Amino acid sequence: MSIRGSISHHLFKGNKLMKLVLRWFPYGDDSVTLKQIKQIPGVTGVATHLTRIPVGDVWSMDEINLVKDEINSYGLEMEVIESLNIHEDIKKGLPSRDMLIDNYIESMRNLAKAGVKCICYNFMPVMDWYRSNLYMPLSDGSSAMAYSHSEASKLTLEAITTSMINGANDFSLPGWEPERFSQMAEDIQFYQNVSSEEYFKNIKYFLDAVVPVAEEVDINFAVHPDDPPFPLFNLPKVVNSKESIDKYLNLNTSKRNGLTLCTGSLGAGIHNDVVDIAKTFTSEGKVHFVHLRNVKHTSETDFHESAHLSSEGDLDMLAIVKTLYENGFDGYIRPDHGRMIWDEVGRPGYGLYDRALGATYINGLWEAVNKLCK
Ligand code: DNO
Repeated sequence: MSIRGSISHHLFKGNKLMKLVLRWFPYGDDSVTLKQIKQIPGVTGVATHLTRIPVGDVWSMDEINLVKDEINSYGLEMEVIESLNIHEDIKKGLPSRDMLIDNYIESMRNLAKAGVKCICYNFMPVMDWYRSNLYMPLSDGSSAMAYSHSEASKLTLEAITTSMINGANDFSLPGWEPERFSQMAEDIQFYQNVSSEEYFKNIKYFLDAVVPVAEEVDINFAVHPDDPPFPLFNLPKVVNSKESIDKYLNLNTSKRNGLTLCTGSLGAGIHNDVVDIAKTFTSEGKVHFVHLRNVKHTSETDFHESAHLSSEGDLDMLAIVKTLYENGFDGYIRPDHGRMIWDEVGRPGYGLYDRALGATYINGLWEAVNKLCK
């Protein structure tokens, strides 16, 4: 069936437009400049993070405006934050969580005042995303990040943190803030006695405190899926399938409590039908941010990241974009991890070239779907 024929017009909810952004790290901690980002066609802004503020501290107006002004001076917007990280004490449900949640809310209010519309965060305990190989060589001479569950399961925490730090090319790695390292072993131990139900209670406690504020200040809250979707060190997994996303979003049913649809994280789970997940949660108006990238499985639990193009990986990127479009998605999309190509040296996954190719591909898919649907 042609694309035009397969687009169900009755589902199309109007001329809403997505916005394309690129992830960018402030304070000179990025190999990619705002000037370069501005020159990628169609990119209107960046998703960023005040990396120098320790997790749990308030993001003051001064600190926010410093970064915002720099971004705006290149004609780019700062409407997306990735991430406003959640302190481990909130995840653990410790008494200090109330003070930390108050700080989080103050940061949200300040971000809203600065014009931020979407906050991406995750509720993964102890560790953020992880790859067992940050530079797997591909047959075309590029390299990509890869994950082998059998290899990762054999590693010690020390081996994991060391490989992530050493592979980062002297940049900070998102989600691997050095201040976390000394606590990690103890935290892993702590979670051995926390049931999944208790963990979900801690999530609900947090959401019930922050989501009403998100409603009040007009900010969308977008949880990032667990990446990869397989458990390490017996830590609870919370967002790694359609069912778990549904459970998470139903902890607080406000539309503000939404999802970052990360196609690569969810697509790494061979059990996940990413198009169906996109359809379900976009049609409920709960997808606020999309990370678009492709993955190629080498076994049920092992995969490597690939170029964005559908033919390079296991995901049908056109079908995903078409689903977003048909369901009136009007949030933010960013190309996700790219390969390292053309001898670029940068933060793994976050170089310029392959993400710019990804952005251009996403623009092409969106324009095609948009025009064929009219
Ligand atoms: C890795 C990223 C994650 C993501 C966080 C969101 O490259 O996808 O670090 O930003 O999980 O909180």
